[in-house]
Amino acid sequence: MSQIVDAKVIVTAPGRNYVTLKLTTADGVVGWGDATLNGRELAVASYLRDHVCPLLIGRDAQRIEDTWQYLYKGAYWRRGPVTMTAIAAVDVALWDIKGKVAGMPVHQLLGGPARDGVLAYCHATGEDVPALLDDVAAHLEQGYLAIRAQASVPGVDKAYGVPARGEFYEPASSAVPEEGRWDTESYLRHAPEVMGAVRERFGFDFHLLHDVHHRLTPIEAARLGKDLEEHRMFWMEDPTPAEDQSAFRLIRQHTTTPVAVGEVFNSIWDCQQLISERLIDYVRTSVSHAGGITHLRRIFALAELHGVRTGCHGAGDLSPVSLSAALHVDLTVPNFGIQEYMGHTEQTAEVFHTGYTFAHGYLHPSDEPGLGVQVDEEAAARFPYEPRYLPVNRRRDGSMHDW
Ligand code: GCO
Ligand code: MG
Repeated sequence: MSQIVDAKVIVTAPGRNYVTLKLTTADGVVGWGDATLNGRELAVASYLRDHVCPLLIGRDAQRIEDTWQYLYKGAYWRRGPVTMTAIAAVDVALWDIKGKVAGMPVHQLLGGPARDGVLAYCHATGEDVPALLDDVAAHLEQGYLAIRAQASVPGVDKAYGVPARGEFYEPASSAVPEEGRWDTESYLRHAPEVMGAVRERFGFDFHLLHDVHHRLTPIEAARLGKDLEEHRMFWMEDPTPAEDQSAFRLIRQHTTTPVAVGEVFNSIWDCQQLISERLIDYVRTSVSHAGGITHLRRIFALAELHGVRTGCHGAGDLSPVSLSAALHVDLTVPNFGIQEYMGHTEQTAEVFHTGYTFAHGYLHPSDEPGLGVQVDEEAAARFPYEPRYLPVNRRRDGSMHDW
């Protein structure tokens, strides 16, 4: 038995806030887990520090499934982003430890590679269409085979996904949520034109993706899906707030544009109907928000049964620990679809040292034992936590809308 002797929570803000869990065994083996929940970071840090870490001391680090069940069933209060992000951090740290003890990268523990590389999609953005086209060109130049395109919307200030010119996109930038204005009609008119401009300039030899970010009603999403059909999208992401799973039936009845959902889900129960009724094409749950490698594999196995492929969330607010873990899963699951890859800032790289690589459109996880990521605790201490919130959106009449 390899006992857990220490469990430590590290909160650091190298460019943005990250919460990281460090587990250490009696043999001195260290495992890392990502516990970052953007805008609600300290809730997970406290959940771990005050309620989970004390329970981990003395447990057998090798018993991953048992620890998962212990924390999930043992909480009594099931699911929820805070609980599931905390469980995910423990789970991922334990897989890291198991890999290090076995002397194998985590993907070998999961059955070994089922493909040569992990297809990645990047983000191209622009304040206007010419700026977006320049950014798409730059990413094609870098070798990307799949590109998510977002442009600002006329009449909408601070649209989701569009950074100020030349800046890294980080919307959680202020101590109180920034407020934007939303205009559905303008978006519905503009978005198909933007995708059309990308296809007209660059053709169809790469995958084109777009994130709607939960801002439409089902019938509006159905119309957008129809209008996008001629542009042969890889997917239309988060068309509606997906807690209403049966709403996707209506979208499905109207369009052949593929649908991707799941970054805000935290358990298999959030997507059970979407998957079993084949209402989506891609499930986008992440290692760090959906219960770790153990639970993510369960979701992906259900998805495989129903012909749904994977598309793990990989925004910058998921730490490099999370991305490392996702890549090990991506390499091994039979129904892999695509992996989001936004990259991290140089400051983030000072704290998190990773071994994954990108070449010719594909990511490759590290071959080191475990996850292949190290966290520099001294560097982390140089970047103290700062309160930061995601923005909010209001309609023209001042009422709240989805961001
Ligand atoms: C994506 C996401 C992100 C989220 C972010 C919230 O598809 O990458 O929509 O950009 O907005 O993860 O914290
Ligand atoms: Mg998204």
